[in-house]
Amino acid sequence: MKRLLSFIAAAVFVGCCQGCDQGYEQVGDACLAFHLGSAYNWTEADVVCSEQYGGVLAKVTSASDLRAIYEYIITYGLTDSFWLGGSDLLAEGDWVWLADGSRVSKATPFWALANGLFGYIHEPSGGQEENCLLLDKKKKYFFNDEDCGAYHHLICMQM
Ligand SMILES: [Ca+2]
Ligand SMILES: [Ca+2]
Repeated sequence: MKRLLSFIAAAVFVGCCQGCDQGYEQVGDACLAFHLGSAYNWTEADVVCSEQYGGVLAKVTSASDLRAIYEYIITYGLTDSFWLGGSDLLAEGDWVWLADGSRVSKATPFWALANGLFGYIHEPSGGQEENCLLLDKKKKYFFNDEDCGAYHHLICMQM
């Protein structure tokens, strides 16, 4: 009986934490796929994510996951910016995640710094011109609101 219980415990543990589908890797608490082939605008990137990976553009909600993604990028020598699954397309200034409609955090440390008229401010700073969320290499891989029509690689997340 004791052996059976430990077997069940092991199976639950494996099922819990190493359960990424093929094409995804465990990065922080999420199963992610970094798509490095062609670059896409944000809407196309969302389609690539669902059609090629069966996932959704990535949602990042913890500082530790943001750090894990940064370390992955550095470890593998990636040099691109990546679309994430956040936008304020529906209502300017109201940033939500595609994955579940929850709000994108405005808290530190997610958004990059930007040059404002009166000194440094935080992104998002593009107003109506920039409505899609980019993990921006030019901003040390912090969040930046970007023109949704720009072409970038993407990070897909297993649902
Ligand atoms: Ca905007
Ligand atoms: Ca911006």
